[in-house]
Amino acid sequence: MKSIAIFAAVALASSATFAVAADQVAPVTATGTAKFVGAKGEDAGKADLSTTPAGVLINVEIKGLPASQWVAFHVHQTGSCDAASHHESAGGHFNPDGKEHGYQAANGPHAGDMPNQYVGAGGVLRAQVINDAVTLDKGETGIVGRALMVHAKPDDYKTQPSGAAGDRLACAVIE
Ligand SMILES: [Cu+2]
Repeated sequence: MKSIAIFAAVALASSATFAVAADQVAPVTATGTAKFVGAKGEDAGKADLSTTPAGVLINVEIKGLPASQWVAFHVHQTGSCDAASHHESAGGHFNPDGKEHGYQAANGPHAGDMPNQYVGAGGVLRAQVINDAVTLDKGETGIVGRALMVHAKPDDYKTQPSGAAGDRLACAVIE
C-alpha cells in the first residue's frame, strides 16, 4: 500500500510540473549519485540525489570525519575531487547568481550554500538535505558535474567567500 501511495504522489507531481513548463524544469524523476573521496584519497561514502517538487533532495552517508561536531556542507563549482590538492580542484562554491556567501549575508546566499551538518560519535555523517536553489541537470542552476564538499569546521554563514569552514575533508562529484 505504501509504495502505491508514493507512486501516485509522484505521478501527480509530475503532471502538475510538466503542465507549467515542460522544457524548463528538470524531470521530477531525475536522480543522481556521488561517491565521496576523503582527505587522503580514500573511499569516504556516498550521496544519493533525487529531484522533488521542493528541490533537490541529497541523502548522504559519509565516514571518517571528525567525530561529534558540526561541519560545513556545500555544492562547489567544479566536479573534480583531487585529494592531493586538498580538494582545491573543486573550486569555490557553486554561485550562478553572483551572490555573497552565507545565510547571514545581505545579498546571499550562494546556490551551493547548505546548512551545517552534525557528525556522529563514530565519525559518520548521515543527513538528508533539500536544496531548492539548484536542479539535478546541467542547466544554469544544475549541479550534475559539480561537487559536494564537507569541511573540517562549521560554516559561520557570513565570512566571505566560504564561511571560514576550514579544510576540505570529503569531496564527491555529482553524476
Ligand atoms: Cu565548501
